[in-house]
Amino acid sequence: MTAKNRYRDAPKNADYTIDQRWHSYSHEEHARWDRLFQRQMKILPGRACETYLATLQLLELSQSGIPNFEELSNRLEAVTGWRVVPVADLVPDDVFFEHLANKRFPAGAFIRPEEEFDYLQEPDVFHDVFGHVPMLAIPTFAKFMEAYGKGGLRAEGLGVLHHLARLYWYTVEFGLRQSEDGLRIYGAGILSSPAESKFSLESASPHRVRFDLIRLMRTNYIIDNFQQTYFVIDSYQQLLDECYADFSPLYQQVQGMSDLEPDRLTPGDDVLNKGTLAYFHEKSETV
Ligand code: HBI
Ligand code: FE
Repeated sequence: MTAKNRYRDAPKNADYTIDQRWHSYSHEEHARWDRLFQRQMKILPGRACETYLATLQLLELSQSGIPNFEELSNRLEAVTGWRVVPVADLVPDDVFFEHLANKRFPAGAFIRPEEEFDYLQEPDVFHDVFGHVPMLAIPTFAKFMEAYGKGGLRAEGLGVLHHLARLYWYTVEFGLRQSEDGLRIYGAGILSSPAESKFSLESASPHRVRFDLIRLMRTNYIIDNFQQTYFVIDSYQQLLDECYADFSPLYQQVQGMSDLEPDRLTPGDDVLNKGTLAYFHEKSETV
């Protein structure tokens, strides 16, 4: 089997960026991007946030192979000032926050191998560029991501990164939003997953709870399965407004509170849907 991620040993700069070496992608790798793209575009209309779908066109993301990050960044920069920088894998939190604070999104340069076509844990180019990058062409959301990066750098020394990571997880990765036509997806982890694109909106299993910043920061999450609770925002402006404030008083407040398990509802939740958790009960029985 070929090395899963041939960029892993690539020489990297101090900020962990590497050379995308766009000409080194094989025909099969470009074709795999196209197949992943086509599959999602059959599922996302009517499920993904309309603004997200519009930015795919704006950025000329399509089934024409793995994008060249330089060309993609020139289009993205013209809209919100952000650029996409190639990295080999997850980068240390402080490096990640530094990039976001400077309007650079670190995107995996590798594409998942055929044997992980349906799911992989590491962020590959399809998850990052198809899931995250279009959201950075939405000005309000892009401002939120920049504020998140700056907040992360400030939080470094406070020992509260796990609270910030939960905020990222339940919004940027697995967030839903209200729209006039019902719930819509904006989280990259859902946008890049065919099964979770349907599960997050249509399954009776998960809880769906209106966004509450402290509640998110208290809630644990699982990384290798669907979410048991999805949090719903009213708008990206709400996300920006709530997160633009200085977090220090919030950290004090949340540090005195217990963690919450993702399968539990808690008094004070504004519950849109009390889930059956049937999907998770079945899974635990099939151990
Ligand atoms: N690195 N390349 C990359 N991509 C991520 O999404 C990422 C990361 N490092 C850390 C991280 N995400 C999370 O821990 C954030 O919540 C900080
Ligand atoms: Fe991600």
